[in-house]
Amino acid sequence: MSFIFNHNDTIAAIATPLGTGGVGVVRISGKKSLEIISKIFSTAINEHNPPDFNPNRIYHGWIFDTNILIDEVIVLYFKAPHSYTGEDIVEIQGHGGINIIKNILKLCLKSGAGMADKGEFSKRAFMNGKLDLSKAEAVLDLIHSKTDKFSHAAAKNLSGNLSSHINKLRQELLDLLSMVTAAIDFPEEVNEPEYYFIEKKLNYLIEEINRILKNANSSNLMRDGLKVAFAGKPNAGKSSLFNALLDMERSIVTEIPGTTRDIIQESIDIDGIPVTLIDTAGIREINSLNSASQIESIGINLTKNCIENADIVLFVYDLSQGLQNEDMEIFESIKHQKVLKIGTKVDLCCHPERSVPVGIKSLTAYWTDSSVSPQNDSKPLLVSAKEKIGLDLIKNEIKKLVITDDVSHGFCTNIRHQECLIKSKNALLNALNACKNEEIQDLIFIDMKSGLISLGEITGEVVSEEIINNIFENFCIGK
Ligand SMILES: Nc1nc2c(ncn2[C@@H]2O[C@H](COP(=O)(O)OP(=O)(O)OP(=O)(O)O)[C@@H](O)[C@H]2O)c(=O)[nH]1
Ligand SMILES: [Mg+2]
Repeated sequence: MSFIFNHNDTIAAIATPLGTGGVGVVRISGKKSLEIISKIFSTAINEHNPPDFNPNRIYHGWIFDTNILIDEVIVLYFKAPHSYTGEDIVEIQGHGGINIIKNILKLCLKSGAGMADKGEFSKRAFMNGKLDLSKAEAVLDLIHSKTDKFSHAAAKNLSGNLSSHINKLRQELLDLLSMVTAAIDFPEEVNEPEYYFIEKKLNYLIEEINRILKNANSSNLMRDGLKVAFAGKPNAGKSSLFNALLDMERSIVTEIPGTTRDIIQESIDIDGIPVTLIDTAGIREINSLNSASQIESIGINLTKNCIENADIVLFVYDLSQGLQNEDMEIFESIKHQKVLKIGTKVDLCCHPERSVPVGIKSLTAYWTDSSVSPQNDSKPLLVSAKEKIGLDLIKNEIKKLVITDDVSHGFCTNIRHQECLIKSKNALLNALNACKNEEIQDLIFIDMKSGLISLGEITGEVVSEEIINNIFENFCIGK
């Protein structure tokens, strides 16, 4: 790999969030780390007395700007190559105040460090071979993960779950390529591998790639989350259900139709997927022109937009009122989307465990009529926000609508990995085809080689500078 990358620069940045907290950390990485810390740190408060820094030791002392005392700190020194970046690293842990930490950083910059770019520490770790690209991406996932399940999957990747499997496949492909190349280069001495042998190997590699790709959908969902919006007429019970699912009183609930006007969003974790629940205004015709109606009308327009952009729509109607024309009109406008039908306030009808409530039978018949609902299993969920009935049912159905597998048993990938895997698989499929037709092995070689390159892009063995920059730009400064 050849990149313009100045290893001689020593960089510094604040590594902790800017705010008040227990500790604030400034990190320095590069050849001048020790020189810089020695200028500004002293173990004694009355004289400038920097210690002889030994690696992996912790030093207690004081940061000074010439004679002005800045903070009492501890300093950690990691000697190259045994550090996160593979360079000399010094970490200054001060008290967590915005001003203190900014002053320490300013001092480092004044003493010879350059300001680190976003993700520059991790980028250096990658360039120095301390971190492969998929592990660097795992660091990013770990930092941004919103659910436990995704944190675990990211931590597994950081420990090398994905990269070691990819490296194993690359090695197998490389071995196969070597056999083909040897026969191409030395036809007198080395026999070509048998076609059936290459075919068997390629089939195995394609199967393995498919196995990794199997979890692509849930990986993407865990990373990006789902937008789930409520839709229904005023007073249907949307906000009550929104609050019940969140288990907090987030939206205002009253018996006055048209209570919710703004779009209200909160996140919940449904089995590892970060789901943004979106409460909306009840949809109805607004004829009056008074100011309250104008506000409601704006809310309804926002609602329609929001529903249109949702991944799943929770269509809510009031069971005690039965399904009315207004409900059906709303349903007609959303039925092209992924919709969950929810009949709420079941407590007002009768307890669902005792018998089917009056009127529900005909509603069920309505929903199961395929001309009304394009989805097969389309019985409404019978729930109550008041009695907290059916809340798990809703969460389960949301999950069922989107999840096809469980990533905790497989590989967690991102879109970039998936594109590389698909490219690699297609190249191997071409090679397999050529093999079946017993085409000359020089041709098969070309496809196998391109399959190998695509696999190498995942871990960063072969990758463009643009991709690298793109990945590390998503990091924050100081990471
Ligand atoms: N008995 C009973 N009442 C409910 C239930 N859910 C909501 N309600 C009542 O129905 C009325 C309307 O509830 P909301 O949750 O505000 O309805 P909404 O769909 O958000 O209404 P808008 O914001 O006006 O669109 C309130 O008086 C609630 O107390 C339920 O499960 N059982
Ligand atoms: Mg509401």
